[in-house]
Formats: sequence, structure tokens, C-alpha cells
Amino acid sequence: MAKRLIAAVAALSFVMVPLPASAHAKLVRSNPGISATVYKVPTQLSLTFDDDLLELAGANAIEVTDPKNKKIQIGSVNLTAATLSIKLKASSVLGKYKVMWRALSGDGHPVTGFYYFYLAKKK
Ligand SMILES: [Cu+2]
Repeated sequence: MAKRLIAAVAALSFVMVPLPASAHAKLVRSNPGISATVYKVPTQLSLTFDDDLLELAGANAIEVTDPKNKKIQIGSVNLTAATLSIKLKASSVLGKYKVMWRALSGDGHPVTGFYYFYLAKKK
């Protein structure tokens, strides 16, 4: 009994050993950029990773909220190789927009992140 428990714990700790971080897809480019100031909310937002992502229903997602916390993305995310994109509604609310994303790495690991961009009035 105890022997079986030890074997189970050993097997579990083996599974939980983290793989090298380099194996996960990393966000390398985005439009709008991280902390960027824009004067018009683009019709489409895109995120490019350092490696191709996997296509799996619901695994890749982008949510964009305006300064009033209202979602402005339209439909679901589009995946092309290492780039995720999503259409955005027109928005003129000035201030901080939050971009939250979830992506499925080519190695099968989900990665998530968020960043902000800012809509300002052109002087
Ligand atoms: Cu990984």
C-alpha cells in the first residue's frame, strides 16, 4: 500500500517537472503595440508569437475592453501560423484599453498574457 503511494507520488512529481520555458510560444509583436498610444482604434488587432500556434477550438482567444470595461472584439480569433488576430468595433472612448490573450503553444502548452494600449486625441 505505502509502496504504491510512493510510486504514485513519484510519478506525479515527474509529470510536474516544468519543461524549459523556451519551449513555450512567446509574444514577440503586437498591433497596437504594448503600451502604445493610438489616435484611432484599429479595425483589427494582431498578436505575433515566436512560433506557430496550434489550432484547437477555444484554445486561442483575444478579448479587448475599452476604458469603460466594455468588450470591443468582434467574433472569434483568427489563427495564421504564428499570428492571432481579431476584428475590433469602432470605439472613441479615450483612455486605457486592455488586451487579454490566450494562445496554444506548438508544444501543447497554453500561454496567457495581457497588455494595455491607449487611445488619445490627436493634438
Ligand atoms: Cu511549453
